[in-house]
Amino acid sequence: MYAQMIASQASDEDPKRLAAFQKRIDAGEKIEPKDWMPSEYRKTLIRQIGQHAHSEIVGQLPEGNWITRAPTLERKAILLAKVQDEAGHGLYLYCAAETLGISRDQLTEMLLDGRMKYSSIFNYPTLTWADIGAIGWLVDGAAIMNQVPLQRTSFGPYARAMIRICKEESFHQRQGFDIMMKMCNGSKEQKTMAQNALDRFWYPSLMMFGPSDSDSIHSEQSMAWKIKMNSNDELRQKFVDQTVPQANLLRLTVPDPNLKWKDKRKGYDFTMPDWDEFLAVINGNGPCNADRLSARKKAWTEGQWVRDGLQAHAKKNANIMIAAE
Ligand code: BYC
Repeated sequence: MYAQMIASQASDEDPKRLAAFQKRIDAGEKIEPKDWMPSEYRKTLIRQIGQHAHSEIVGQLPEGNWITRAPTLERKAILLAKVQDEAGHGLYLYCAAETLGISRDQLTEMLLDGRMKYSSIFNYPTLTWADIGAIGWLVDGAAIMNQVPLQRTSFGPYARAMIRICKEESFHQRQGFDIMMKMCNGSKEQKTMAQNALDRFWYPSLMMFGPSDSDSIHSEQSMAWKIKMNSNDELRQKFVDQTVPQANLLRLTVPDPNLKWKDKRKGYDFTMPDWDEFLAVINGNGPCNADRLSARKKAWTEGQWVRDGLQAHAKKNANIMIAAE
């Protein structure tokens, strides 16, 4: 269906139509699924929303790793709720992508056979309980920085999904900061664990915003179409400026000797992550890529009977409704 949709659109992308489409975007109008859109706009949205949905689902794995080992019943309940929220975010996003003419099954197959990506951050291991704090604080913090502007993105279903997701992400970020606070005010060993988690998650969190603007392939067109509202470097800078004072409050040290506040431009100078490491991770060679994909493949294969059952149930209900009409 998706391929047909793209093929049928390719012929009608005349400059007048494209200009009228751009005019709608520039005027701040929302594009809805039944509206005409350039095939590249559709393709970019499917890529970005699909990658985002996969990230939410794969993102459950490093945190799920600690559900059985959370230090208290309360922490366990909170973590469980957070991980469930991530599943919900994945579902809202798959639904938004489906309005573009691609099914959740197709998107999942594209993830499993390597045609689609998910966020680099989830290819790092969660070695201690402090990592759960660092993920909430830094990873959800970076996600919020990226996703709040996406509430105003030009594609209606994506923008509306982001509104709900962002509300939940704020709670996630606060629970992470709360864990870090507790550990930083705890024993010497706990403080050391918190510092160690910050040391390991700082640069991977900076990578979440994508390559530097000069190396970003999609930013220019995506920003013109308001699929992205800010450039990768703009958001990364905002994240650093917001997070460093929080680290200071925790009395933790950001692992960057070049971090320096610049009064003139009201922002920090900081060291960029290692882009070779970033490329290795997004190309499948990070510390946990193989584990994450094999966990997703296992869940997909073993969940086949659930999908079959749900399909059969939906079909039966549809037949009952037709018979009743
Ligand atoms: N990881 O031209 P560029 C979350 C790829 S948070 C992997 O700048 P674009 C969560 C990029 O796909 C995470 N791949 O691309 C939080 C492209 O490759 P392809 C998910 C990355 O799309 C807490 C190439 O590099 N959030 O879900 O304009 C708990 C060139 O990059 C990454 C979103 O997805 C990366 N970090 O900008 C649970 C937010 N960065 O596709 C869950 C929506 C770049 O051409 N997405 N690449 O093969 C976005 O805002 C944008 O897609 C990005 C990248 C800023 C990520």
